[in-house]
Amino acid sequence: MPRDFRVMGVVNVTPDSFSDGGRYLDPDAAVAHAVALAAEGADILDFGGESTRPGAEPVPAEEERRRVAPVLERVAAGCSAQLSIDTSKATVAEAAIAAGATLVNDVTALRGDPEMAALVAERGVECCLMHMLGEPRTMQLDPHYEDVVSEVASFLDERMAFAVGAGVREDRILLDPGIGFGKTLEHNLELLRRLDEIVALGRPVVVGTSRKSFLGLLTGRAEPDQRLAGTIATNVLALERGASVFRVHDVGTVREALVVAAATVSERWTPTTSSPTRTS
Ligand code: HH2
Repeated sequence: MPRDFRVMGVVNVTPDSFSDGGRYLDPDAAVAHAVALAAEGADILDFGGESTRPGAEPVPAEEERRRVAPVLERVAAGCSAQLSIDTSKATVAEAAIAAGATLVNDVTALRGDPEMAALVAERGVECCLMHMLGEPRTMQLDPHYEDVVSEVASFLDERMAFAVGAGVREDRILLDPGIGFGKTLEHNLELLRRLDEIVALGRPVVVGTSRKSFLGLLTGRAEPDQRLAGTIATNVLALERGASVFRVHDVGTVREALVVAAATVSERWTPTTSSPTRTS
């Protein structure tokens, strides 16, 4: 069978996200963008009302809820993609779940809000636990590890045990090494190179490299929306190393690359449409 994967499209309802801040702050623009990403083939739509870019200032819970909940509700009414809320605040997650979200993407891995684990457990939703060293305001100020991969793996293992202890079903948990969250270029590359060690924890692995600054450091592309080639390269390699959820801004193009990569690493594959007459 082709290797299974899910593409998670990013919908930032924020004024200040690093790659598309302000473009989808207007609710109509956010809904239209979400619908467009679903049409491009997003299996999951991930809505965020607070930027986590390096240096970002926290957003009050009520403002974050006000940004995302009405958008989620409108998208839920007419879209079959799974809806995800990118938040570390339980009140925001609660409103998003009420509006139709069935996945909580918490970049603090349930450390940001003492109410979050119980909420996720009680509502029976999926939950993504991500590694971050420090917090967004300061995380890129000289991050240090002895061995980034084993430290991230043991952090995720510990957070998974915490979640299960709080009543979250293990089969609802996804894990994410947190590319760019308190990591240098070398740390990000090492995590991608040894991603199989995160996959070995036994839960689906989410990877978020899309448009991130380490790609710009490697390619010289200063503008985030010019980093698609680097985004594709890292997602394809992550798929080969066992990741199964790909959080991206450019859904259609990355999905197409992943379809080909998945067929290439599988023993069997099926064409999306009938074979063309030419094979070159
Ligand atoms: N990256 C960002 C935000 N949320 N969640 C997970 N699970 N993994 C990630 O790698 C990840 C994430 C940063 O990207 P973006 O949402 O586009 O930017 P901003 O935080 O500035 O809104």
